[in-house]
Amino acid sequence: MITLLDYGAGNVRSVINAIESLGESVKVVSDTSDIISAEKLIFPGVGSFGSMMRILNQKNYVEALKDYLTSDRAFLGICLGLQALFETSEEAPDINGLGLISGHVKRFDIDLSVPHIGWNGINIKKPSRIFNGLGGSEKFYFVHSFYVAPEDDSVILTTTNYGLEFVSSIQRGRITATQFHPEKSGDAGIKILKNFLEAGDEKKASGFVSQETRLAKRIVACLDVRSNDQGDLVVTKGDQYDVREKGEVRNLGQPVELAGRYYQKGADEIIFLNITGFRDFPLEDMPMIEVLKQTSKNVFVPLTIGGGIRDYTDKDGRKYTALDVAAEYFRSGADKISIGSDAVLIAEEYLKTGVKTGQSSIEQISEVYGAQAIVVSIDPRRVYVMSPDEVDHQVIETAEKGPNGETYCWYQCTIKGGREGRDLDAVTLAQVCEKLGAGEILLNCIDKDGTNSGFDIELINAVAGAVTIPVIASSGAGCAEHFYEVFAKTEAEAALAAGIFHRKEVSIASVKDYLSDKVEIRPFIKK
Ligand code: 1PR
Repeated sequence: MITLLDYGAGNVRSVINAIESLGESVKVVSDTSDIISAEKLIFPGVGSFGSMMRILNQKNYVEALKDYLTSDRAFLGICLGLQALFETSEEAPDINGLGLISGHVKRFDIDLSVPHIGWNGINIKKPSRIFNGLGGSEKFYFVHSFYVAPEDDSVILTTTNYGLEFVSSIQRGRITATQFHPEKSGDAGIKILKNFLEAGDEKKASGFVSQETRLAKRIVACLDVRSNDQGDLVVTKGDQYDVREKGEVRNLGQPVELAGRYYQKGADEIIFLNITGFRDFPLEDMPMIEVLKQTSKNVFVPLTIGGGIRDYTDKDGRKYTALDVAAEYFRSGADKISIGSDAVLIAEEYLKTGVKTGQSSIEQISEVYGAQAIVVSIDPRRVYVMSPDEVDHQVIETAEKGPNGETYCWYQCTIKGGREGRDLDAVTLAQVCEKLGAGEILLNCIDKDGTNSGFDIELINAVAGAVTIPVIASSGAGCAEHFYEVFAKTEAEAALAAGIFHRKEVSIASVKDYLSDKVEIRPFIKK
């Protein structure tokens, strides 16, 4: 029996699913006595350091945890569950951590995108049975803006390079803690969890790797989901956002089944977009929640869900905040949520007042779950102009001339799945959302969607050059070469496709094969 510490702030379902997939049962801590009596404790920290420590204090878990950690029992901390072991964090300087390990948690101060999101390697610094069965060159999923800096080097188990060499896991006695997420790291991560669950003290080091590790570019599969006219929830696909063909909603498969297939075939991440979420209310639209619950049972890479994440009043007058909606999604297995229409309205309001209210969905979710859990999905379309002075927007000079020979354009934000254009450009939206606490941009392009003609490189460069958070390039992928083009010509950290994967025109494996000697990727291991 594994005891799991859930303090109610995020996706512990993935950890439970991963452990259950190994045949172990999980008991979730409901009060202090569960910590005291635990034999093996897993602490998957999610959210922000301050919010985590406040909740641990409120629940009176701190002393019990300290007792547990000093009693030589097996412990696995994940992500914030690693950072919690330290004395303080720059994320919340006024709040003490558990202080079990001397040292502090620091924010990345580097020239690369922060958060550090994606698949990176590990340099194994000392023998540990936790790595049994691994070759040492595997990549693991990271998502964090802060890293631990222990005072005593002897606790360092692995390091990873991202702008600097940081400590990506520690081990002291029977305490192991990783900055990466084993439960989201495919087969390699599941092996680490298995090694933790299995009894034994034998220390084996598999491959002491000392070369620099590199963050992989991610290949993302996107599933646009909605109900068709018969009321079945289907994966659909638009042609410049028009998902109907001969009057019917295109049906390209079942969400859970397709997501499972893409995981098996090497997808580094899966995004579900509930594309009619702007008019439905997700908490009434229980099938999406069920889709997440089912998918997360077998899919051990990050899952993002978007569509309809906003404040809402139901027909009985009951109010729900966007935070309530997000919380339900995280509980159901999502690692990140994506906000589309609401982000545009929030940015418009912010630009009017210049004031951060702390009340917007982006700010609230970021405060509780951390910036890395919030993706802003942008649905822009090109608007051509003869001269940059014509409009009050961030305009680019374009090599793809407009219908009247225009050599400039701006990217107009839309809401409600492209149905309504707004007086806001995509570059400004991305910048405002970063300021408000978003951790990643999903950059779609209505002009390119479903065209198979390649990504809009100019758009991606304009946005990626204006923000420091990672950008997922989306819309237009038609072949493996298009993925290479986007990684070679832009700073995008990830590239997403939908149509070519759903229609089986191009496989994820063939994209990875093509990229393997050109771009750093997480290798696809055929199953
Ligand atoms: O506004 O917060 O409720 O979120 C709604 C979400 O649904 C937004 O993220 C928005 O992008 C998405 N959405 C709404 N309508 C559509 C539609 O297609 N009619 N889909 C839609 C967006 C774009 C990508 C697509 C890529 C790659 N789909 O997700 O997967 O363009 O396609 P391709 O590789 O086939 O070219 P809210």
